[in-house]
Amino acid sequence: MKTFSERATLCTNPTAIQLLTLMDEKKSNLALSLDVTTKAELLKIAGDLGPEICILKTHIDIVEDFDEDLIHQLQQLSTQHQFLIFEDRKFADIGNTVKLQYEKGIYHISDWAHITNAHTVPGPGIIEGLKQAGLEKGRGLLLLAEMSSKGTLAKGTYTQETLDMAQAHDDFVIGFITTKKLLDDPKFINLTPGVKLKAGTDDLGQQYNTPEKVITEQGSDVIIVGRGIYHAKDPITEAKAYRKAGWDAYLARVQ
Ligand code: 6AU
Repeated sequence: MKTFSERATLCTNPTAIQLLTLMDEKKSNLALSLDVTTKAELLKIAGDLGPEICILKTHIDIVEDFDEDLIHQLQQLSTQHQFLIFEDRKFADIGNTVKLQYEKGIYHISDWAHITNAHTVPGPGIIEGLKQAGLEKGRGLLLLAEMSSKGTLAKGTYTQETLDMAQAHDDFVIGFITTKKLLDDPKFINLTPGVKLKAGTDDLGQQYNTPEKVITEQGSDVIIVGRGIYHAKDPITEAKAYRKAGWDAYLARVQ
């Protein structure tokens, strides 16, 4: 089994190389999903937990007092603490529209998010549209091959065709949102949401598995953790616990 930094040497996409390299250097495969709704909370928690994470995942459109300075400060934290920014935009339209949504509007996502993601329901045109805006900036795209939620339609041939689309665009698609490793190609990075130290569900269809299950047993690479960390009494201690659980599970797989 190859380490993250060995896998980096197989990639051409600069964001994939950067992520795989920094995970091994930082010994963290923890992505923090920071679904908070004010600029102050976002910056405070990102600053506190930055040293523990490889990725900060945002939903920028839920921030009530969004402004350009928020992006500026997130970029500073990203450089200071060495994590990548993943805007969880889940694009889902035709190529021409997603290209506009990625580059324009209020958020200018392609200017600051190292990584974003897309559903494949429109077909490969969605990847081509995003790639026209993102590739020249060195950005990386994740495809939603599966979802963590109960009753998801992302399964079977939908998932299989998503893997095929990724392989046809492996200069820009760097991996998947998935519950498990699906493709035997070490270039692609697998990120799994729906992770808590204790398995369970929420009351809106989210399903949680443990870091051991998703990384060691199911072969994923990165745990995406939200409420498990930022709803904890002490988010810093909790983030350290998730970081250790994720990293130990990775070591158990590669050794
Ligand atoms: O840990 P949680 O449940 O508080 O947050 C999980 C985060 C949320 C979701 O929008 C996101 O992960 N997510 C995704 C992503 C990352 O694309 C896909 C999915 O299938 N399930 C899921 O929860 O920000």
